[in-house]
Amino acid sequence: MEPLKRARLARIITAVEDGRAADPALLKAGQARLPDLRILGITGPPGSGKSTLTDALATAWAEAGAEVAVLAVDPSSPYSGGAILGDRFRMRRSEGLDRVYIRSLAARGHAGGLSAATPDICAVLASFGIDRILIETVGAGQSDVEIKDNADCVAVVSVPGLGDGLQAAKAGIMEIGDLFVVNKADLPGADAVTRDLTAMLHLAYRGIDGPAPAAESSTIGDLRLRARHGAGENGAVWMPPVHTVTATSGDGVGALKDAIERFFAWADANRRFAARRHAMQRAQLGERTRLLFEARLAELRIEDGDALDRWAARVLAGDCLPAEAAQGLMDAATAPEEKAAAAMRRSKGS
Ligand SMILES: Nc1nc2c(ncn2[C@@H]2O[C@H](COP(=O)(O)OP(=O)(O)O)[C@@H](O)[C@H]2O)c(=O)[nH]1
Ligand SMILES: [Mg+2]
Repeated sequence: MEPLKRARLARIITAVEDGRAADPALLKAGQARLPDLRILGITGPPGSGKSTLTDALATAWAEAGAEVAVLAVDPSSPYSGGAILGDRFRMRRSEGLDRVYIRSLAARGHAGGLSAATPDICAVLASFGIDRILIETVGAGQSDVEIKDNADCVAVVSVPGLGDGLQAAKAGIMEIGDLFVVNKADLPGADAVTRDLTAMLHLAYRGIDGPAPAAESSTIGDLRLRARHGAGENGAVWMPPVHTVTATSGDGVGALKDAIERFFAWADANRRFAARRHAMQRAQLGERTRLLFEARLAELRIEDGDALDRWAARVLAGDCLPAEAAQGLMDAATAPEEKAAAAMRRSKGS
């Protein structure tokens, strides 16, 4: 990407991050290209080598001719903050490449959080000709939950030396992994982590293409896994593979890249890609609507003195139940003028 185009892209992403709307024509153009684009999410604990791995994959994709964007999400560091310099350092292979665009995003500190901005940023990137997006998120907290609603494929990274091998299960992210990566294979203990992860996956997937395991022997997590990777059109099942790699030397990264391509091909062949995009859109729309409602509530407090204060006082005075007060606020927030006026009168207890 030429420097001028890069600069324009950076300005537009900043605007979207700040909650300002991007040009609808640009978003529409991006939306039209989104079905051709693939988004990979990489998540895992801090220090597990996500940035190093992202750098290696971005480089490999760019060398194969793809236009690649990297979105690095770090909740602890605002865009201009310090921690991101570490990531930049880890991105030194891909950073200089013409075909790679690297961008840090703050998970907080912009309107609506990661989930509000990411889909629009992906559409903007699509309109700029990007074919592949890599989103790196820290494997903890909100951004990690959100990655499953923002990526076509999620790779969960584990490493030896962070307690026992079941970190992913403990963090509750087993369910979102389409692929598992055990990084730092050059350090002792990587084999044990790989073994534990593989055993857990076999347990969760046992009998997946046969009859379901008895309800009492199956956990909620098992059922979610089955729903996510169960039989598609051709009855094919995706059993998430575990790849042991050394991101720093590149050992195993080629095989991991091939596995990611196999997952994309499997998803396409079994209509799972479209189904997943639909599920992602549902989740994103729910979130957008919630944010709209929150914004409207804030507006209402400005327009209407403070409707929240009045409803709270009525609840405390025993005039109405909390559920009725919440419904009154909901009505005022969403209703056309007359209904809003009626809800306002109710809030005043008249
Ligand atoms: N020994 C070893 N160190 C690694 C490997 N991959 C990454 N690292 C190091 O682990 C540290 C954290 O890596 P980074 O990519 O920033 O992790 P992130 O916080 O998950 O993005 C850095 O010092 C890396 O050089 C690996 O395969 N083996
Ligand atoms: Mg990182």
